[in-house]
Amino acid sequence: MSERYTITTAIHYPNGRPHIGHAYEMIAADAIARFQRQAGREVFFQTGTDEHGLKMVQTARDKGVSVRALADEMSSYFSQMADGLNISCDRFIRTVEPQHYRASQAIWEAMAAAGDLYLDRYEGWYSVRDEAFYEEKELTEGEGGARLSPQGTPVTWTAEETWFFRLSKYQQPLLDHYAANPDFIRPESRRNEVLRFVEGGLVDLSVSRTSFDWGVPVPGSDGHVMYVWVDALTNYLTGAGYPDDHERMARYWPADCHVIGKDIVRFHAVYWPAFLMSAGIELPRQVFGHGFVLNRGEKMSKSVGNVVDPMDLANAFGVDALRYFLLRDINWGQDGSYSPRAIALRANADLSNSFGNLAQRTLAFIAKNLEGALPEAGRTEPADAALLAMVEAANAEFRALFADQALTPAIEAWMRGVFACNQYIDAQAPWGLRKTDPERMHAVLGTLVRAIRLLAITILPVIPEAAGRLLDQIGAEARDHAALADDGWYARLAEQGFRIAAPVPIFPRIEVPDEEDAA
Ligand code: ME8
Repeated sequence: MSERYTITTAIHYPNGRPHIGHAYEMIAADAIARFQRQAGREVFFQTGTDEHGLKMVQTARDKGVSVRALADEMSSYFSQMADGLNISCDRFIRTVEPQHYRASQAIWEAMAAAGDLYLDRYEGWYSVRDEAFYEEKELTEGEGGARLSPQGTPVTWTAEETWFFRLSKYQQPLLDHYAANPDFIRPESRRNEVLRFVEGGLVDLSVSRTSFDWGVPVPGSDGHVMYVWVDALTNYLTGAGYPDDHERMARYWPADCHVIGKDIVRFHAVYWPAFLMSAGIELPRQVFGHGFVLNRGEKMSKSVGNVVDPMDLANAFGVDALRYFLLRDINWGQDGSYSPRAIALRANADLSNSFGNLAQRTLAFIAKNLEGALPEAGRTEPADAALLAMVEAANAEFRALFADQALTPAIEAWMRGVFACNQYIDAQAPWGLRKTDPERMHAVLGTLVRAIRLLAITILPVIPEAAGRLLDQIGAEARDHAALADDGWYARLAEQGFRIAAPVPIFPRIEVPDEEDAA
Protein backbone atom coordinates (compact mmCIF):
# COMPACT_ATOMS: atom_id res chain seq x y z
CA MET A 1 0.00 0.00 0.00
CA SER A 2 1.21 3.49 -0.75
CA GLU A 3 2.89 5.65 1.86
CA ARG A 4 0.74 8.64 1.15
CA TYR A 5 -2.96 9.20 0.79
CA THR A 6 -4.74 12.06 -0.95
CA ILE A 7 -8.38 12.66 -0.16
CA THR A 8 -10.69 15.49 -1.21
CA THR A 9 -14.24 16.60 -0.66
CA ALA A 10 -16.26 18.32 -3.34
CA ILE A 11 -15.67 22.06 -3.29
CA HIS A 12 -18.88 23.65 -2.13
CA TYR A 13 -20.84 26.43 -3.82
CA PRO A 14 -20.71 29.45 -1.55
CA ASN A 15 -23.93 30.92 -2.93
CA GLY A 16 -25.37 30.50 0.55
CA ARG A 17 -24.31 29.35 3.97
CA PRO A 18 -23.17 25.77 4.52
CA HIS A 19 -25.83 23.19 5.36
CA ILE A 20 -25.69 19.80 7.00
CA GLY A 21 -24.98 18.01 3.72
CA HIS A 22 -21.75 20.02 3.46
CA ALA A 23 -20.93 19.28 7.10
CA TYR A 24 -21.60 15.58 6.54
CA GLU A 25 -19.25 15.38 3.58
CA MET A 26 -16.45 17.21 5.40
CA ILE A 27 -16.86 15.08 8.53
CA ALA A 28 -16.81 11.78 6.66
CA ALA A 29 -13.76 12.78 4.63
CA ASP A 30 -12.09 14.02 7.80
CA ALA A 31 -12.69 10.72 9.58
CA ILE A 32 -11.14 8.87 6.63
CA ALA A 33 -8.19 11.29 6.54
CA ARG A 34 -7.58 10.83 10.27
CA PHE A 35 -7.89 7.07 9.94
CA GLN A 36 -5.29 7.04 7.17
CA ARG A 37 -2.93 9.19 9.26
CA GLN A 38 -3.36 6.77 12.14
CA ALA A 39 -2.39 3.98 9.75
CA GLY A 40 0.91 5.79 9.28
CA ARG A 41 0.30 7.33 5.86
CA GLU A 42 1.23 10.85 4.90
CA VAL A 43 -2.16 12.37 4.15
CA PHE A 44 -3.07 15.31 1.96
CA PHE A 45 -6.67 16.32 2.61
CA GLN A 46 -8.28 19.14 0.67
CA THR A 47 -11.65 20.85 0.84
CA GLY A 48 -12.80 24.31 -0.23
CA THR A 49 -15.26 26.43 -2.18
CA ASP A 50 -16.32 26.52 -5.84
CA GLU A 51 -16.85 30.18 -6.53
CA HIS A 52 -17.46 30.65 -10.26
CA GLY A 53 -20.49 30.00 -12.44
CA LEU A 54 -23.86 31.44 -13.23
CA LYS A 55 -25.42 30.40 -9.93
CA MET A 56 -23.01 32.68 -8.05
CA VAL A 57 -23.65 35.51 -10.52
CA GLN A 58 -27.42 35.23 -10.11
CA THR A 59 -27.29 34.99 -6.32
CA ALA A 60 -25.05 38.06 -6.09
CA ARG A 61 -27.39 39.95 -8.41
CA ASP A 62 -30.40 39.00 -6.26
CA LYS A 63 -28.62 40.16 -3.13
CA GLY A 64 -27.36 43.34 -4.78
CA VAL A 65 -23.69 42.64 -3.99
CA SER A 66 -20.67 42.01 -6.17
CA VAL A 67 -19.96 38.35 -6.93
CA ARG A 68 -16.53 38.61 -5.35
CA ALA A 69 -17.98 40.09 -2.15
CA LEU A 70 -20.54 37.29 -2.00
CA ALA A 71 -17.83 34.68 -2.58
CA ASP A 72 -15.53 36.17 0.08
CA GLU A 73 -18.21 36.34 2.71
CA MET A 74 -19.82 32.97 2.07
CA SER A 75 -16.53 31.12 1.59
CA SER A 76 -15.46 32.32 5.03
CA TYR A 77 -18.49 30.56 6.57
CA PHE A 78 -17.35 27.31 4.99
CA SER A 79 -13.81 27.64 6.31
CA GLN A 80 -15.13 28.61 9.74
CA MET A 81 -17.34 25.56 9.69
CA ALA A 82 -14.36 23.38 8.81
CA ASP A 83 -12.55 24.73 11.89
CA GLY A 84 -15.63 24.38 14.06
CA LEU A 85 -16.19 20.75 13.10
CA ASN A 86 -12.56 19.85 13.73
CA ILE A 87 -11.87 19.13 10.06
CA SER A 88 -8.17 18.34 9.72
CA CYS A 89 -7.82 19.59 6.15
CA ASP A 90 -4.34 20.45 4.93
CA ARG A 91 -5.65 22.88 2.35
CA PHE A 92 -8.83 24.92 2.03
CA ILE A 93 -8.89 25.91 -1.62
CA ARG A 94 -10.81 28.76 -3.20
CA THR A 95 -11.25 28.74 -6.96
CA VAL A 96 -10.63 32.49 -7.13
CA GLU A 97 -6.97 31.93 -6.22
CA PRO A 98 -4.44 32.89 -8.95
CA GLN A 99 -2.76 29.49 -8.60
CA HIS A 100 -6.06 27.87 -9.48
CA TYR A 101 -6.43 30.04 -12.60
CA ARG A 102 -2.99 28.89 -13.61
CA ALA A 103 -3.91 25.21 -13.16
CA SER A 104 -7.24 25.57 -14.98
CA GLN A 105 -5.64 27.30 -17.94
CA ALA A 106 -2.88 24.70 -18.05
CA ILE A 107 -5.29 21.76 -18.22
CA TRP A 108 -7.29 23.65 -20.85
CA GLU A 109 -4.19 24.08 -22.95
CA ALA A 110 -3.31 20.42 -22.54
CA MET A 111 -6.79 19.40 -23.74
CA ALA A 112 -6.50 21.82 -26.64
CA ALA A 113 -3.09 20.42 -27.56
CA ALA A 114 -4.64 16.95 -27.65
CA GLY A 115 -7.09 18.25 -30.27
CA ASP A 116 -10.06 17.78 -27.97
CA LEU A 117 -11.44 21.33 -27.98
CA TYR A 118 -13.31 22.96 -30.85
CA LEU A 119 -15.47 26.04 -31.30
CA ASP A 120 -19.11 25.58 -32.25
CA ARG A 121 -22.57 26.79 -31.47
CA TYR A 122 -24.29 25.32 -28.43
CA GLU A 123 -28.04 25.07 -28.30
CA GLY A 124 -29.56 23.11 -25.49
CA TRP A 125 -30.83 22.88 -21.95
CA TYR A 126 -28.99 24.27 -18.95
CA SER A 127 -29.81 24.07 -15.26
CA VAL A 128 -28.32 26.95 -13.30
CA ARG A 129 -29.00 25.23 -10.02
CA ASP A 130 -27.03 22.14 -11.09
CA GLU A 131 -24.66 24.15 -13.31
CA ALA A 132 -25.22 21.35 -15.81
CA PHE A 133 -26.13 20.80 -19.46
CA TYR A 134 -28.71 18.13 -20.14
CA GLU A 135 -29.87 16.25 -23.18
CA GLU A 136 -33.51 16.47 -24.21
CA LYS A 137 -34.02 12.76 -23.47
CA GLU A 138 -32.96 13.23 -19.83
CA LEU A 139 -35.58 15.84 -18.99
CA THR A 140 -38.87 15.28 -17.22
CA GLU A 141 -41.99 17.38 -17.15
CA GLY A 142 -42.86 19.36 -14.04
CA GLU A 143 -45.92 21.37 -13.06
CA GLY A 144 -47.50 23.36 -15.88
CA GLY A 145 -45.36 21.54 -18.44
CA ALA A 146 -42.09 23.09 -17.18
CA ARG A 147 -39.06 21.03 -18.09
CA LEU A 148 -36.96 19.69 -15.24
CA SER A 149 -33.49 18.18 -15.02
CA PRO A 150 -33.04 14.63 -13.69
CA GLN A 151 -32.33 16.36 -10.34
CA GLY A 152 -35.73 18.04 -10.51
CA THR A 153 -34.32 21.53 -11.11
CA PRO A 154 -35.60 23.96 -13.77
CA VAL A 155 -33.75 24.12 -17.07
CA THR A 156 -33.60 26.94 -19.58
CA TRP A 157 -32.86 26.92 -23.30
CA THR A 158 -29.39 28.26 -23.97
CA ALA A 159 -27.86 29.20 -27.28
CA GLU A 160 -24.35 30.59 -27.63
CA GLU A 161 -21.04 30.07 -29.32
CA THR A 162 -18.92 27.89 -27.07
CA TRP A 163 -15.91 25.68 -26.95
CA PHE A 164 -16.72 21.99 -26.99
CA PHE A 165 -14.79 19.14 -25.43
CA ARG A 166 -14.75 15.89 -27.42
CA LEU A 167 -16.35 13.82 -24.71
CA SER A 168 -17.75 11.38 -27.28
CA LYS A 169 -14.20 10.28 -28.09
CA TYR A 170 -13.79 9.02 -24.52
CA GLN A 171 -16.78 6.71 -24.32
CA GLN A 172 -14.81 3.52 -24.96
CA PRO A 173 -11.68 4.55 -22.98
CA LEU A 174 -13.96 5.33 -20.01
CA LEU A 175 -15.78 2.01 -20.25
CA ASP A 176 -12.41 0.25 -20.47
CA HIS A 177 -11.23 2.12 -17.40
CA TYR A 178 -14.31 1.18 -15.38
CA ALA A 179 -13.90 -2.44 -16.40
CA ALA A 180 -10.22 -2.53 -15.49
CA ASN A 181 -10.77 -0.67 -12.19
CA PRO A 182 -13.88 -2.04 -10.51
CA ASP A 183 -13.27 0.18 -7.46
CA PHE A 184 -13.05 3.41 -9.44
CA ILE A 185 -16.66 4.29 -8.68
CA ARG A 186 -18.22 3.31 -5.37
CA PRO A 187 -20.63 2.32 -4.04
CA GLU A 188 -21.81 -0.27 -6.54
CA SER A 189 -25.17 1.42 -7.17
CA ARG A 190 -23.46 4.61 -8.40
CA ARG A 191 -21.09 2.61 -10.54
CA ASN A 192 -24.03 0.97 -12.27
CA GLU A 193 -25.68 4.34 -12.91
CA VAL A 194 -22.51 5.65 -14.51
CA LEU A 195 -22.01 2.54 -16.63
CA ARG A 196 -25.53 2.82 -17.94
CA PHE A 197 -25.09 6.52 -18.72
CA VAL A 198 -21.81 6.04 -20.58
CA GLU A 199 -23.02 2.94 -22.43
CA GLY A 200 -25.95 5.05 -23.65
CA GLY A 201 -23.49 7.19 -25.61
CA LEU A 202 -21.72 10.45 -24.84
CA VAL A 203 -22.21 13.74 -26.65
CA ASP A 204 -19.55 16.43 -26.72
CA LEU A 205 -19.67 18.82 -23.82
CA SER A 206 -19.97 22.60 -23.96
CA VAL A 207 -17.07 23.88 -21.86
CA SER A 208 -17.12 27.65 -22.16
CA ARG A 209 -19.63 30.47 -21.71
CA THR A 210 -19.86 33.90 -23.23
CA SER A 211 -22.99 35.26 -21.55
CA PHE A 212 -21.16 36.28 -18.35
CA ASP A 213 -17.58 36.82 -17.31
CA TRP A 214 -17.37 35.41 -13.75
CA GLY A 215 -15.00 32.53 -14.38
CA VAL A 216 -11.54 31.57 -15.50
CA PRO A 217 -10.81 33.16 -18.88
CA VAL A 218 -10.28 30.69 -21.72
CA PRO A 219 -6.67 31.15 -22.87
CA GLY A 220 -6.51 32.90 -26.23
CA SER A 221 -10.27 33.22 -26.64
CA ASP A 222 -11.55 36.64 -25.66
CA GLY A 223 -15.02 36.76 -24.18
CA HIS A 224 -15.06 33.09 -23.15
CA VAL A 225 -14.87 31.92 -19.56
CA MET A 226 -14.59 28.25 -18.72
CA TYR A 227 -17.69 26.28 -17.90
CA VAL A 228 -17.63 26.23 -14.10
CA TRP A 229 -17.20 22.45 -13.86
CA VAL A 230 -13.97 22.54 -15.86
CA ASP A 231 -12.37 24.85 -13.37
CA ALA A 232 -14.13 23.28 -10.37
CA LEU A 233 -12.83 19.77 -11.07
CA THR A 234 -9.35 21.14 -11.66
CA ASN A 235 -9.22 22.26 -8.02
CA TYR A 236 -8.01 18.78 -7.15
CA LEU A 237 -4.96 19.28 -9.35
CA THR A 238 -4.31 22.82 -8.14
CA GLY A 239 -3.95 21.53 -4.58
CA ALA A 240 -1.59 18.82 -5.77
CA GLY A 241 0.74 21.41 -7.28
CA TYR A 242 -0.27 21.19 -10.97
CA PRO A 243 1.21 22.34 -13.31
CA ASP A 244 4.43 23.80 -11.95
CA ASP A 245 5.29 21.91 -8.78
CA HIS A 246 6.33 18.56 -10.18
CA GLU A 247 7.68 17.28 -6.91
CA ARG A 248 4.40 17.97 -5.17
CA MET A 249 2.42 16.41 -8.02
CA ALA A 250 4.53 13.28 -7.84
CA ARG A 251 3.79 13.08 -4.13
CA TYR A 252 0.09 13.92 -3.95
CA TRP A 253 -1.30 12.84 -7.30
CA PRO A 254 -3.24 10.77 -8.21
CA ALA A 255 -5.81 11.33 -5.50
CA ASP A 256 -6.78 8.18 -3.66
CA CYS A 257 -10.37 9.23 -3.09
CA HIS A 258 -12.69 12.01 -4.21
CA VAL A 259 -15.50 12.08 -1.65
CA ILE A 260 -18.60 13.61 -3.26
CA GLY A 261 -22.38 13.41 -3.13
CA LYS A 262 -24.50 11.22 -5.39
CA ASP A 263 -25.82 14.17 -7.42
CA ILE A 264 -22.40 14.98 -8.86
CA VAL A 265 -21.10 11.51 -9.66
CA ARG A 266 -21.44 12.10 -13.41
CA PHE A 267 -19.08 15.06 -13.30
CA HIS A 268 -16.48 13.13 -11.31
CA ALA A 269 -16.75 9.71 -12.89
CA VAL A 270 -17.32 10.73 -16.52
CA TYR A 271 -16.22 14.30 -17.31
CA TRP A 272 -13.26 14.44 -14.93
CA PRO A 273 -11.53 11.22 -16.02
CA ALA A 274 -12.14 12.21 -19.65
CA PHE A 275 -10.50 15.62 -19.11
CA LEU A 276 -7.56 13.93 -17.40
CA MET A 277 -7.15 11.31 -20.13
CA SER A 278 -7.18 14.11 -22.68
CA ALA A 279 -4.59 16.14 -20.78
CA GLY A 280 -2.42 13.07 -20.21
CA ILE A 281 -2.74 13.17 -16.44
CA GLU A 282 -3.19 10.13 -14.21
CA LEU A 283 -6.73 9.38 -13.04
CA PRO A 284 -7.81 9.43 -9.39
CA ARG A 285 -8.05 5.98 -7.83
CA GLN A 286 -11.59 6.28 -6.54
CA VAL A 287 -14.71 8.39 -6.62
CA PHE A 288 -17.01 7.73 -3.68
CA GLY A 289 -20.57 9.03 -4.11
CA HIS A 290 -22.17 9.31 -0.68
CA GLY A 291 -25.90 9.62 -0.06
CA PHE A 292 -27.96 12.59 0.96
CA VAL A 293 -28.74 13.77 4.47
CA LEU A 294 -32.44 14.42 4.67
CA ASN A 295 -34.19 16.61 7.18
CA ARG A 296 -36.62 14.00 8.52
CA GLY A 297 -37.06 12.50 5.12
CA GLU A 298 -37.17 15.82 3.22
CA LYS A 299 -34.49 16.92 0.81
CA MET A 300 -32.95 20.22 1.83
CA SER A 301 -30.83 22.61 -0.15
CA LYS A 302 -29.81 26.23 -0.16
CA SER A 303 -32.05 26.93 -3.09
CA VAL A 304 -35.09 25.34 -1.49
CA GLY A 305 -34.45 27.14 1.80
CA ASN A 306 -35.20 24.48 4.47
CA VAL A 307 -31.66 24.64 5.68
CA VAL A 308 -30.35 24.12 9.22
CA ASP A 309 -27.02 25.63 10.26
CA PRO A 310 -24.82 22.64 11.17
CA MET A 311 -23.00 24.75 13.74
CA ASP A 312 -26.26 25.21 15.64
CA LEU A 313 -26.47 21.43 15.96
CA ALA A 314 -22.79 21.21 16.93
CA ASN A 315 -23.26 23.92 19.56
CA ALA A 316 -26.38 22.28 20.95
CA PHE A 317 -25.07 18.71 21.13
CA GLY A 318 -21.30 18.90 20.81
CA VAL A 319 -19.15 18.50 17.71
CA ASP A 320 -18.30 14.88 18.46
CA ALA A 321 -21.92 13.94 19.12
CA LEU A 322 -22.84 15.38 15.70
CA ARG A 323 -19.91 13.67 13.98
CA TYR A 324 -20.71 10.37 15.63
CA PHE A 325 -24.39 10.54 14.76
CA LEU A 326 -23.81 11.36 11.09
CA LEU A 327 -21.34 8.53 10.57
CA ARG A 328 -23.16 6.00 12.73
CA ASP A 329 -26.77 6.61 11.68
CA ILE A 330 -26.47 7.51 8.03
CA ASN A 331 -25.16 4.46 6.28
CA TRP A 332 -22.14 5.69 4.30
CA GLY A 333 -23.14 5.50 0.65
CA GLN A 334 -26.88 5.68 1.28
CA ASP A 335 -29.38 8.42 2.09
CA GLY A 336 -30.40 8.91 5.69
CA SER A 337 -32.41 11.21 7.90
CA TYR A 338 -31.48 13.31 10.85
CA SER A 339 -33.36 15.20 13.49
CA PRO A 340 -32.08 16.92 16.64
CA ARG A 341 -33.89 14.28 18.67
CA ALA A 342 -32.20 11.43 16.79
CA ILE A 343 -28.77 13.02 17.37
CA ALA A 344 -29.38 13.37 21.11
CA LEU A 345 -30.73 9.83 21.45
CA ARG A 346 -27.79 8.30 19.63
CA ALA A 347 -25.19 10.33 21.52
CA ASN A 348 -26.76 9.43 24.85
CA ALA A 349 -27.09 5.73 24.07
CA ASP A 350 -23.65 5.07 22.60
CA LEU A 351 -21.41 7.84 23.89
CA SER A 352 -22.76 8.79 27.32
CA ASN A 353 -24.35 5.58 28.56
CA SER A 354 -22.09 3.00 26.99
CA PHE A 355 -18.60 4.29 26.24
CA GLY A 356 -18.55 7.41 28.41
CA ASN A 357 -19.98 5.63 31.40
CA LEU A 358 -17.47 2.79 31.06
CA ALA A 359 -14.58 5.27 31.09
CA GLN A 360 -16.05 7.51 33.75
CA ARG A 361 -16.84 4.73 36.20
CA THR A 362 -13.43 3.12 35.78
CA LEU A 363 -11.30 6.26 35.94
CA ALA A 364 -13.29 7.91 38.74
CA PHE A 365 -12.96 4.75 40.82
CA ILE A 366 -9.21 4.59 40.26
CA ALA A 367 -8.81 8.31 41.02
CA LYS A 368 -10.74 7.95 44.23
CA ASN A 369 -9.67 4.58 45.57
CA LEU A 370 -6.12 4.13 44.24
CA GLU A 371 -5.26 7.82 44.40
CA GLY A 372 -5.07 7.69 40.64
CA ALA A 373 -2.21 5.20 40.51
CA LEU A 374 -2.45 2.71 37.66
CA PRO A 375 -3.77 -0.63 38.96
CA GLU A 376 -1.15 -3.30 39.62
CA ALA A 377 -0.99 -6.68 37.93
CA GLY A 378 -3.11 -8.27 40.67
CA ARG A 379 -4.58 -11.72 40.27
CA THR A 380 -5.56 -12.31 36.69
CA GLU A 381 -8.26 -14.67 35.48
CA PRO A 382 -8.99 -15.97 31.95
CA ALA A 383 -11.85 -13.46 31.60
CA ASP A 384 -9.27 -10.62 31.50
CA ALA A 385 -7.36 -11.90 28.49
CA ALA A 386 -10.68 -12.86 26.89
CA LEU A 387 -11.94 -9.30 27.17
CA LEU A 388 -8.77 -7.83 25.70
CA ALA A 389 -8.98 -10.32 22.85
CA MET A 390 -12.55 -9.22 22.14
CA VAL A 391 -11.60 -5.55 22.15
CA GLU A 392 -8.62 -6.23 19.90
CA ALA A 393 -10.91 -8.12 17.53
CA ALA A 394 -13.31 -5.16 17.52
CA ASN A 395 -10.40 -2.88 16.65
CA ALA A 396 -9.21 -5.17 13.85
CA GLU A 397 -12.72 -5.36 12.45
CA PHE A 398 -13.14 -1.60 12.66
CA ARG A 399 -9.92 -1.07 10.75
CA ALA A 400 -10.72 -3.56 8.01
CA LEU A 401 -14.21 -2.14 7.50
CA PHE A 402 -13.21 1.51 7.69
CA ALA A 403 -10.39 0.98 5.18
CA ASP A 404 -13.02 -0.40 2.79
CA GLN A 405 -15.42 2.58 3.13
CA ALA A 406 -17.77 0.60 5.38
CA LEU A 407 -17.81 3.42 7.92
CA THR A 408 -21.11 2.61 9.58
CA PRO A 409 -20.47 -1.14 10.08
CA ALA A 410 -17.01 -0.20 11.41
CA ILE A 411 -18.57 1.90 14.14
CA GLU A 412 -20.95 -0.94 14.97
CA ALA A 413 -17.94 -3.23 15.38
CA TRP A 414 -16.39 -0.71 17.78
CA MET A 415 -19.60 -0.64 19.75
CA ARG A 416 -19.44 -4.41 20.19
CA GLY A 417 -16.10 -3.87 21.92
CA VAL A 418 -17.73 -1.31 24.22
CA PHE A 419 -20.56 -3.72 25.05
CA ALA A 420 -18.05 -6.47 25.84
CA CYS A 421 -16.42 -4.14 28.41
CA ASN A 422 -19.71 -3.31 30.02
CA GLN A 423 -20.59 -6.98 30.30
CA TYR A 424 -17.19 -7.64 31.82
CA ILE A 425 -17.75 -4.91 34.42
CA ASP A 426 -21.12 -6.37 35.32
CA ALA A 427 -19.69 -9.86 35.62
CA GLN A 428 -16.54 -8.87 37.54
CA ALA A 429 -18.17 -6.18 39.69
CA PRO A 430 -14.83 -4.56 40.56
CA TRP A 431 -16.36 -1.93 42.86
CA GLY A 432 -17.39 -4.65 45.30
CA LEU A 433 -13.92 -6.22 45.33
CA ARG A 434 -12.20 -3.28 47.01
CA LYS A 435 -12.64 -4.71 50.48
CA THR A 436 -13.12 -8.41 49.71
CA ASP A 437 -10.45 -9.11 47.10
CA PRO A 438 -8.19 -6.12 46.25
CA GLU A 439 -5.78 -8.31 44.30
CA ARG A 440 -8.54 -9.28 41.91
CA MET A 441 -9.82 -5.69 41.78
CA HIS A 442 -6.43 -4.50 40.57
CA ALA A 443 -6.40 -7.02 37.75
CA VAL A 444 -9.91 -6.09 36.63
CA LEU A 445 -9.29 -2.34 36.69
CA GLY A 446 -5.97 -2.72 34.87
CA THR A 447 -7.71 -4.76 32.17
CA LEU A 448 -10.34 -2.04 31.82
CA VAL A 449 -7.76 0.74 31.46
CA ARG A 450 -6.10 -1.24 28.67
CA ALA A 451 -9.43 -1.90 26.98
CA ILE A 452 -10.47 1.74 27.23
CA ARG A 453 -7.24 2.81 25.57
CA LEU A 454 -7.79 0.42 22.69
CA LEU A 455 -11.36 1.56 22.23
CA ALA A 456 -10.42 5.24 22.36
CA ILE A 457 -7.65 4.83 19.78
CA THR A 458 -10.06 2.90 17.56
CA ILE A 459 -12.76 5.57 17.54
CA LEU A 460 -10.38 8.55 17.41
CA PRO A 461 -11.01 9.37 13.71
CA VAL A 462 -14.73 9.66 14.35
CA ILE A 463 -14.71 11.62 17.63
CA PRO A 464 -11.22 13.08 17.75
CA GLU A 465 -11.71 15.65 20.46
CA ALA A 466 -13.44 13.45 23.02
CA ALA A 467 -11.39 10.32 22.38
CA GLY A 468 -8.25 12.46 22.51
CA ARG A 469 -9.21 13.88 25.90
CA LEU A 470 -9.90 10.41 27.21
CA LEU A 471 -6.48 9.22 26.07
CA ASP A 472 -4.97 12.26 27.80
CA GLN A 473 -6.69 11.23 31.01
CA ILE A 474 -4.97 7.84 30.96
CA GLY A 475 -1.65 9.22 29.76
CA ALA A 476 -1.74 7.33 26.44
CA GLU A 477 0.39 9.43 24.13
CA ALA A 478 0.90 7.29 21.04
CA ARG A 479 -2.34 7.02 19.11
CA ASP A 480 -1.56 5.58 15.74
CA HIS A 481 -2.14 2.00 14.73
CA ALA A 482 1.45 1.09 15.42
CA ALA A 483 0.84 2.03 19.07
CA LEU A 484 -1.77 -0.69 19.36
CA ALA A 485 0.85 -3.39 19.36
CA ASP A 486 2.82 -1.66 22.14
CA ASP A 487 2.05 -3.57 25.30
CA GLY A 488 4.87 -1.88 27.21
CA TRP A 489 3.15 1.52 27.53
CA TYR A 490 1.28 0.53 30.68
CA ALA A 491 4.40 -0.59 32.54
CA ARG A 492 6.28 2.54 31.41
CA LEU A 493 3.54 4.81 32.67
CA ALA A 494 3.27 2.93 35.96
CA GLU A 495 7.01 3.21 36.43
CA GLN A 496 6.88 6.97 35.82
CA GLY A 497 4.28 7.17 38.58
CA PHE A 498 1.55 8.42 36.22
CA ARG A 499 -1.67 9.22 38.06
CA ILE A 500 -5.19 9.41 36.73
CA ALA A 501 -6.84 12.63 37.88
CA ALA A 502 -10.50 12.71 38.90
CA PRO A 503 -12.05 12.70 35.42
CA VAL A 504 -14.47 15.24 34.04
CA PRO A 505 -17.12 13.28 32.13
CA ILE A 506 -16.22 13.19 28.44
CA PHE A 507 -19.79 12.76 27.23
CA PRO A 508 -22.28 14.53 29.47
CA ARG A 509 -25.83 13.35 28.92
CA ILE A 510 -27.74 15.49 26.44
CA GLU A 511 -31.25 16.66 27.06
CA VAL A 512 -33.40 15.04 24.38
CA PRO A 513 -35.56 17.52 22.46
CA ASP A 514 -39.17 16.68 21.67
CA GLU A 515 -39.76 15.71 18.08
CA GLU A 516 -41.90 18.84 17.58
CA ASP A 517 -39.01 21.12 18.56
CA ALA A 518 -36.87 19.58 15.90
CA ALA A 519 -35.71 22.09 13.35
O1 ME8 B 1 -22.08 20.44 -6.21
N1 ME8 B 1 -26.65 15.65 1.87
O2 ME8 B 1 -21.47 22.10 -4.75
P1 ME8 B 1 -22.65 22.01 -3.68
C1 ME8 B 1 -25.41 15.24 1.61
N2 ME8 B 1 -19.64 22.96 -6.36
N3 ME8 B 1 -24.58 15.85 0.75
C2 ME8 B 1 -25.04 16.92 0.10
C3 ME8 B 1 -26.34 17.42 0.32
C4 ME8 B 1 -27.16 16.73 1.26
N4 ME8 B 1 -28.39 17.09 1.55
N5 ME8 B 1 -26.51 18.50 -0.47
C5 ME8 B 1 -25.34 18.67 -1.14
C6 ME8 B 1 -21.36 21.35 -5.88
N6 ME8 B 1 -24.48 17.73 -0.79
C7 ME8 B 1 -20.16 21.70 -6.73
C8 ME8 B 1 -19.09 20.61 -6.55
S1 ME8 B 1 -16.66 19.58 -6.95
C9 ME8 B 1 -15.44 19.75 -8.08
C10 ME8 B 1 -17.83 20.83 -7.31
C11 ME8 B 1 -23.10 17.54 -1.30
O3 ME8 B 1 -22.33 23.08 -2.69
C12 ME8 B 1 -23.06 17.47 -2.81
O4 ME8 B 1 -23.41 16.19 -3.25
O5 ME8 B 1 -23.96 22.02 -4.35
C13 ME8 B 1 -21.62 17.81 -3.07
O6 ME8 B 1 -20.79 16.68 -2.98
C14 ME8 B 1 -21.29 18.79 -1.96
O7 ME8 B 1 -22.31 18.66 -0.97
C15 ME8 B 1 -21.25 20.23 -2.43
O8 ME8 B 1 -22.47 20.58 -3.04
